[in-house]
Amino acid sequence: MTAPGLLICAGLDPSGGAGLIADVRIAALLDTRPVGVVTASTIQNTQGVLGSVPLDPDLIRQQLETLLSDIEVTSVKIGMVGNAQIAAAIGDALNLTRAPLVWDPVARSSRGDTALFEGSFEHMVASLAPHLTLITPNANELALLTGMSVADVDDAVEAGRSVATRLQAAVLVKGGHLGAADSADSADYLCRASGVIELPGVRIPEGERVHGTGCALSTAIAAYLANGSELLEACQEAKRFVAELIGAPVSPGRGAKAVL
Ligand code: PXL
Repeated sequence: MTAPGLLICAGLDPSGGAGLIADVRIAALLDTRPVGVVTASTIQNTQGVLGSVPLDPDLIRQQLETLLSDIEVTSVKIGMVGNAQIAAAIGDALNLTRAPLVWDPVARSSRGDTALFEGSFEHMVASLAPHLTLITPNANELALLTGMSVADVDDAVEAGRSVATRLQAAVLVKGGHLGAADSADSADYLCRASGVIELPGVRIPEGERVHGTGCALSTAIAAYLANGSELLEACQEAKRFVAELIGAPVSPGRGAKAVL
């Protein structure tokens, strides 16, 4: 039996804590078979991101069209996209599949102020929107998606609902960076046009500092979807899975810890 195929479109983090290398490991741990493309190549180690180079959109388009005309994938995870031309190439190629799509709309590195996309975020969103099942923004990305200021959980849920309505997709609002530093919980919120469901979670001290949590969560959700879970269930299962990783992070270098 071949495990269900999970298509990953993500950036390359050479330190392996985030991006495609981490996503592939998560996908394999959760009984899927990863396939995918690199959207952008970053220069980074565990101490920070020094730069990022988006790859050729035509290359990515050809890779995806060649891949998807042969292999049927069961779910899709998109992470860092790089720029609007790459988003357009991915959006076009995704017409070759009807698999559910989870997008972690990576805007900047959480450890520095390095932007991880060039040009218009709006154009990027427009290309991927027709295919979206779920988008998993953090507070900063929600602010970017809505133009609203997102200072607390109430703001974030309101922004999440507005994105859900506008894009006709579910939005998993990640509360991780929003609570007080001494808060004991870390809930996420699944926002759909029809309403909001709270996903309770226990805050892991210093968990916000662990590199790769957003990549791991979105890939885990895609993997649970690939294995037949409904969306809410997949989000709950993925949240539990990632909480375990955050509770036992690794230290691959001199800088930040990583989920795996
Ligand atoms: O954690 C966001 C992220 C996603 N993808 C790649 C990254 C980063 C952060 O550094 O480098 C490739």
